Amino acid sequence: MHYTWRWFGPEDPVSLADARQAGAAGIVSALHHVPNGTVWPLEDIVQRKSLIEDAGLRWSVVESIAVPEAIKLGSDGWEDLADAWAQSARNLAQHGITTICYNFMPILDWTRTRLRHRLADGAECLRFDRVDLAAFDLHILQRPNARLAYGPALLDRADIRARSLDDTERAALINTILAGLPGSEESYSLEGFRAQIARYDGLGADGLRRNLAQFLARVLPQLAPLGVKLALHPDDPPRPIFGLPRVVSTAQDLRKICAMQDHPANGLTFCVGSLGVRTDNDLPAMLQEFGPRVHFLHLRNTRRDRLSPEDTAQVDAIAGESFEEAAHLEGDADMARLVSIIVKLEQTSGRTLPFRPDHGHALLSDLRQGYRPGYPAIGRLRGMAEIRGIEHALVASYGQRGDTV
Ligand code: DNO
Repeated sequence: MHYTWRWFGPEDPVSLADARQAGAAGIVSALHHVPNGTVWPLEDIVQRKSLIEDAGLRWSVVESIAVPEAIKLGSDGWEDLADAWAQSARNLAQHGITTICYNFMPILDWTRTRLRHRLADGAECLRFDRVDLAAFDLHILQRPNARLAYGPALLDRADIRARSLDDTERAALINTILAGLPGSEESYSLEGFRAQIARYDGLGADGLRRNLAQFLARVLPQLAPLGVKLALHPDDPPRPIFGLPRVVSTAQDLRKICAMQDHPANGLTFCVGSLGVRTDNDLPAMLQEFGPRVHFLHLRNTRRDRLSPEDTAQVDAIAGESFEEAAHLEGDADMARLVSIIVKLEQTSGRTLPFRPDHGHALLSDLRQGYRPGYPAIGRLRGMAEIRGIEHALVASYGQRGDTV
């Protein structure tokens, strides 16, 4: 396993030296200052790469080159934007950076409703609460027909929740959903968000899938010969929200995507935390099935709220389940089992897969010094150390050492 760490660039409060001390050998980074749809300049790539290398690390993965909305919508000009996207990837490949993570979620990247959810031990984590999401959708965004999307029990609770929000809580909820979490390349006003949603009217999952297929058909032939490996990140959360289609959520979705271009370069990011929110995603089976197409892993864990039987009956019709980010070995996903599958995959294929520890809990000095939501230094360091422990134990028990660092 290749141990990597997300670094948001020189502005990141967690430094490259911190990442190295935490035990990373590789860095996951992006040129967040380059506007979406613009080709990443070679000189900026060179500069970022040298910063990383001067710290004794390697720029292993790009996360992400953002996919402009016009590509997802298949609207006028999408071809030029896809070519610009491919050109950024070509510029990176010229400097030896060939693993590219991206996502195809309409408008929003990953979404949570609370950024600093306090846990019993005093640590903090991110939380996605379906009641808060519905309250926002119905009463703040006031999306047309939103009431049709939720079951009666959730509607009642969302109405009560919306009435109980004071101004500060209301502003925090808007900001959490629309301002964009770290790594999201866009943020929106309420008005802007409504307008963006309207652009997706009538597209549906089939339309979005068709646009993903045409994007891949355009960029893959330009990139595969250069050794570029695309790694599509799953939807987070893995279901439609705000009436927007999402097509990277289930095993069936991933099968369709792999078939769009039957080439190893058309690959996936296996994000345990995103896929793991759905009970119908059998993670070990999915990792086995899609292993040859997995070029990058996000190892983090989530814990779904335990539901009453009444809620369970409604869950699939509504906003899905509420969940929070768990410590890496403590959520619903069996991390040790997944790491054992990764180690086996590496042994049988001879590949070394990059992974990064993601999210986890904010702990100790994270709480005193502040952190980017989802990117605490100590919480990720703990997750990475725990995963390293599992890998070492497994490799020792197989009588072989893997390429750990
Ligand atoms: C959250 C991240 C996402 C991810 C993008 C990939 O922590 O996993 O922001 O980077 O969706 O394009």
